[in-house]
Amino acid sequence: MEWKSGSCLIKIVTGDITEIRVDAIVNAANNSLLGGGGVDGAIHRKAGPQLLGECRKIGGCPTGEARITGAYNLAADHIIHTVGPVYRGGHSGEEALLASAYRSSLELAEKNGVESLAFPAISAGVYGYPMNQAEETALITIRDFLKTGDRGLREIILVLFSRSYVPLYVEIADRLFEK
Ligand code: AR6
Repeated sequence: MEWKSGSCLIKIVTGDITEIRVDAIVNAANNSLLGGGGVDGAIHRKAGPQLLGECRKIGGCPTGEARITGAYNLAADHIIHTVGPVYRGGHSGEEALLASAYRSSLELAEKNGVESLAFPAISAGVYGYPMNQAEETALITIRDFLKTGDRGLREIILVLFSRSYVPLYVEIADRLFEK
């Protein structure tokens, strides 16, 4: 499942983001950056305790922003930690904050010369964001970011933990990107 935008490929894969070999993976973190459950827990477990040490020095991250660290024992080179919003019904600025989490991650990737980047479905787990809305916002934000010129990114991989959401992603990607 592959689409393109200029010189960047957009791919949808299912599996565990901690196994993916890319320049950077994105972590769906919380404001403390000190680890938690879900994908955050999996990333910290696999990267090892040095990651927690580096995150402690950063001292947290506001919702909608992103911070970069090393990836230690992971196959990736960097981890971009971003904090998505907790979903509270959709009228508390969630969409703008989720878009900002994606945009901040993409900007930080570009600034650090990242060519291949993998995203989990930010906010769509513990934070309760409905998957269809979360993915629409994710893919629109990625499309708009890439539209503004060559950002150095060559591959963006959307990693789905569950196969059941693949048709939803494909439907959205077909609408927003060329094949
Ligand atoms: N690889 C890819 N996707 C995953 C993995 C994995 N290893 N594990 C879970 N997912 P969540 P959030 C999917 O809850 O909603 C943490 O405690 C999962 O199925 O990880 O942004 C943090 O510390 C879901 O689709 O992130 C925060 O406190 C998606 O990743 C809070 O959870 C995101 O689910 C953040 O909640």
